[in-house]
Amino acid sequence: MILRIDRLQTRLPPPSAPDPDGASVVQELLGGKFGEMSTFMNYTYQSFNFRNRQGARPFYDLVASIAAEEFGHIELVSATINTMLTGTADEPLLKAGARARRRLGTPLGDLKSVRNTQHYVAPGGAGALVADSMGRPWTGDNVFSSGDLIEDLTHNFFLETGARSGKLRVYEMVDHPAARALTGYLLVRGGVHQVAYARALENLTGADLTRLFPSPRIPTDKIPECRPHLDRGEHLKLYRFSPSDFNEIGAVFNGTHPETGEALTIAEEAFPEGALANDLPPQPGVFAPDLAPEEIAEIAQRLRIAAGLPRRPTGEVA
Ligand code: MN3
Repeated sequence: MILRIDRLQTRLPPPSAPDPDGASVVQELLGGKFGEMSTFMNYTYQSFNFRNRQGARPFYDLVASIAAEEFGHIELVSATINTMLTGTADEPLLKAGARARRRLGTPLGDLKSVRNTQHYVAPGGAGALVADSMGRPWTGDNVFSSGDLIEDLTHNFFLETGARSGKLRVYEMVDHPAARALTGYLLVRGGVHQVAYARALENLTGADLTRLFPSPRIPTDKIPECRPHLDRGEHLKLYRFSPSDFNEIGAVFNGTHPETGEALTIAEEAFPEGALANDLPPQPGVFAPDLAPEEIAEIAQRLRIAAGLPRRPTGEVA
């Protein structure tokens, strides 16, 4: 089963200038062939389908714990897209009086020519889609779960390699602060997963995959948004993402980082501290969460009091 923590794996900046076209590019990192839906579902299904777990325990633990981290990555990419779409649909035409309507014109009219109108019309309430940068829905065809451990680990190494190319291209194409914070973090963490699958293959077969690094040749230490994560050693660490399970990952994730020579480690804490998510404001122009969000907030407040909960929401946001 999966335990859920209401935090993001890293801090994202709050909404600034909206960038709907940039958001449609970032979609590639969510629902593209090499995006986070693909890494998440590949490792998740490989772990579901894993036979003889006890016999191959360290490898099962590795794939299962990385799968859990990828769940947090789809959450992060979605939060980034939602941040970039914020401020594009905050003027509701329907609630405006006749004079205001003349002034507003069509508040969503400027969005006619954005790259992906589905962020606003169907089904989108200015929210992330499970699709790539061209609007194609993510598909289970992107999942490779052969049952053969060497095949699956080799595939996973290739998948992480392709994912790193995609992240760098998005970094270079989109300069929105949220997109840069996202790609800086994911380049570092995806790099750990690439090393993890290489080390797993080396430990299983003896093949020296360290000679393939860096692949592609991305100098993460020269990318400002990668630096804080490198300084904290996030390029060397794997998390178990469980309070008590998946303890054998250190049997395969070990040795030194092929690019820096530093020791690879298993984090003592089960999961990264991460950061609180920003509470993204309503976008009533697309009914998210409603044309009159303040009414829902009033109802929620009444229900909270009736249930004996504190007057103020108990959850936390940044
Ligand atoms: Mn990932």
